[in-house]
Amino acid sequence: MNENTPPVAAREHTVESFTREFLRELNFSQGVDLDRASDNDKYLALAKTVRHYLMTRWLETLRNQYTDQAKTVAYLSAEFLLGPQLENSMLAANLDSIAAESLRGLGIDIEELRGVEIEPGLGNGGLGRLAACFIDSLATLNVPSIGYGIRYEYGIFRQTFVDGKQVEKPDDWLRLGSPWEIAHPENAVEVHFGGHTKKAHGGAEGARAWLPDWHVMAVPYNYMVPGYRNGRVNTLRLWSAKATRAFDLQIFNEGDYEEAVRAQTFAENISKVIYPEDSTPQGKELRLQQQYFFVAASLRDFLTNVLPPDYPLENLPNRVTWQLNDTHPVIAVPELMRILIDERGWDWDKAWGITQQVFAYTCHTLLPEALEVWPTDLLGKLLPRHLEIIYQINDEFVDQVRAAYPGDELRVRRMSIVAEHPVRAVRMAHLATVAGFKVNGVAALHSKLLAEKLLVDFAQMWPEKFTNVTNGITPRRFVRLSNPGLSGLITEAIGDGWITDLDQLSRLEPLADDAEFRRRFREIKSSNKVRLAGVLAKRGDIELAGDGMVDAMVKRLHEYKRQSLKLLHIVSVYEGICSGRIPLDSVTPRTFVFGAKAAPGYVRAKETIELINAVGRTINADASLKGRLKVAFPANYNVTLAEVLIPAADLSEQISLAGKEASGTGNMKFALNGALTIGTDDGANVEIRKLVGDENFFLFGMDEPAAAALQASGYHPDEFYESDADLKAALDMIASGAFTGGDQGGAVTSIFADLTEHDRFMALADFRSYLDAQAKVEAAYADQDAWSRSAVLNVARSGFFSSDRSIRDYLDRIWKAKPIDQNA
Ligand code: GPW
Repeated sequence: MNENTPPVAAREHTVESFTREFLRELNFSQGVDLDRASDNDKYLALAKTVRHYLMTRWLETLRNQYTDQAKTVAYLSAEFLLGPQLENSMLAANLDSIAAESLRGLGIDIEELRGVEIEPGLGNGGLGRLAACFIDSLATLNVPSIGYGIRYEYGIFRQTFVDGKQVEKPDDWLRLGSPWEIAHPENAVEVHFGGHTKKAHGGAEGARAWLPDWHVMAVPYNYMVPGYRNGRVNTLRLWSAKATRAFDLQIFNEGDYEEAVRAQTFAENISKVIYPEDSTPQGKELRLQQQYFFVAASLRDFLTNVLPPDYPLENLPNRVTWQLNDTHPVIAVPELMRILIDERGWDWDKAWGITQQVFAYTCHTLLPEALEVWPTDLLGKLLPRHLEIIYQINDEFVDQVRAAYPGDELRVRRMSIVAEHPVRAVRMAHLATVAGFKVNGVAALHSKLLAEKLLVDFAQMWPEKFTNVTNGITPRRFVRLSNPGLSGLITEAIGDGWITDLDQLSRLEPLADDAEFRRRFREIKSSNKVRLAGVLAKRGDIELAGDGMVDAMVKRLHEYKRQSLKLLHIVSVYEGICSGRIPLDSVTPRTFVFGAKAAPGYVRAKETIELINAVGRTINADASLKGRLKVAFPANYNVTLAEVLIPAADLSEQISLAGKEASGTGNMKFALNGALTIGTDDGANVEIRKLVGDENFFLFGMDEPAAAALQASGYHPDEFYESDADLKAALDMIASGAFTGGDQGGAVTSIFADLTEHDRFMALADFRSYLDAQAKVEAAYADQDAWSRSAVLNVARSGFFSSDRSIRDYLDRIWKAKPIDQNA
């Protein structure tokens, strides 16, 4: 890039100029007149117009990044769950009101156009959404950074229900074109796979030559990541796989046309579809291909395009931190070693010395089954040189452990990067921990348990490596955009500084005692419910229980999250009403809202969905309830739906077994939108409760030590079933087929048997305490004024959960990088 490139002239921010730009896009990009344009034409023209306004800033940011060569955060993540882009881009560019006015002038309803956008669902859940919040905050905080990931052609599947059962449909999100990306096929990078290694001719000692037997091109697609009205636009670079010409030419020359096309399909499969397992990796070869594919392309891109030519890689630690979002990108560690040794001719020790200073690892789980492990057979077949490097890293590491703990072979075996049983395999979390200069958990409790349990041997050896950064969420998307009513109220009270400095919400605290403020808060909550009701009605005839309580449990379907405990509560209330134990009039009108996708191969999770739908169907159709209880389970929960649901919620369900949810981030979004939490002492719930105060949080259940002790002493769920009459009645009602038209088989038997015989996440043990807490919820909700006081306090005291704060913590504790001083 030429430093002397003249800056592009910024565009005029007026309604007239916006209209001109918009019509130009419609005519010259879409090739239509206004009166013949479809909604999709108008949406694309609008998106491109908005993009043009950000373009100057983007170019400027890129130019400065190149000339400054400041320390950069490269966030490596297999998932970025971005959510819709239009509104957020308009907000960042400060075009929201101009665009609305301009379109109104043309007789176009901007709301309609918003409905056209298909969100890029390039993530499964919390982990992918966290990455999206982080790049938003990095840009807003003026941190030089770049996100690297995969441009999946199909995002997380579209969930449908057929007879209450989940049926997955492909998420063809690109079908109408994506105006937010810019492809650069000319900058494609080659990525190699397979083959074998041999002794290198010359080169450094230990260098090997890798003779791969196939390769694909990684084509970069750039996305803008605009900061909030600060003139910075960072880049998210997602890679798409493309077959190489050389590859199929060879086969063409051999005259096998069909084989050539097949080969092409094979190569392009790499970025075809996201794996839909959340917290339960399947160890499939294609997934390892995806991981190496994006990581190899990203390192190559950084080293050759972001760094200037001939940059001395000895300085790399001052120039970049590659943040590893879970273990998915950990193959970057041997890749960098390979580059330094085999390509740059460094010796092993020098390469390892630098490698250990440029990677940091974020762990997002406490479940052992969520830790990725790659069989060496598979790894060696796909990446033979990387496997050799991993073995050598492990040999040296194991020596180090032996030196530190002489005679402790059990410890050596526990810590080894290479496991021997059940098959020889590489433990990616161990590799990440050995190579990373920092390892962080994602909430205080999680980081503590990482150091005391999951990675205890490592934390004993290197206590200074371990740190915590509690997750956060971007207040731009999840308050300012998704809750315009509340945003307006807050801004009226304290100004709009909170949007980039969320601690300012504490200034709302005195207003919790202001009756007029509470009344307006309630009014906003009810209009958010009306908005939600409209969306749910469109999405499949779903009704809310009048203007009653909205009680929401939205997250991936997973046993540890305990949707089954929520279901037991609902069934228990219903059973109580049916049996006359609970007078209908005493029940608070409430809608239980679920949103949850199950991994397609996760049978128990799918059965749980089926059962929730069966219970919902029964309750929703039961006229004797007079509409007091409703179960709403809209299919295909995604970011778009979250943005409508969360602002309408009164109660946030965060009911995982203590010690299992690393953090949670939905919990933060709800609190910031004035929902009260009913939750266990788990993940970030612990920090939420501490900040909002016990009296504004409904705590229940065992804490982590109690849960661990019960598990260790031998847990017998049948004892809870036998000794708690309400629990038994609820479970028996399910088993009787009351919700399944008399059918007692299938999901009914299997869930009943599992809960009463195994119940790995001890839902039955927490049932009584959960019911008691729900009783407190009902009592509290009866006093609407007191409830809204608590809700306002939840908002006022949750500023800590901004992802801006998380990013500042990463900067201080891990990256040692600084935001660019805009005034310098
Ligand atoms: F298992 N998380 C997720 F750690 O969404 F890899 N997907 C995953 O595959 C994993 C974790 C993994 C979530 C955690 O479950 C959640 O507690 C946390 O808030 C979120 O990651 C972001 O840190």
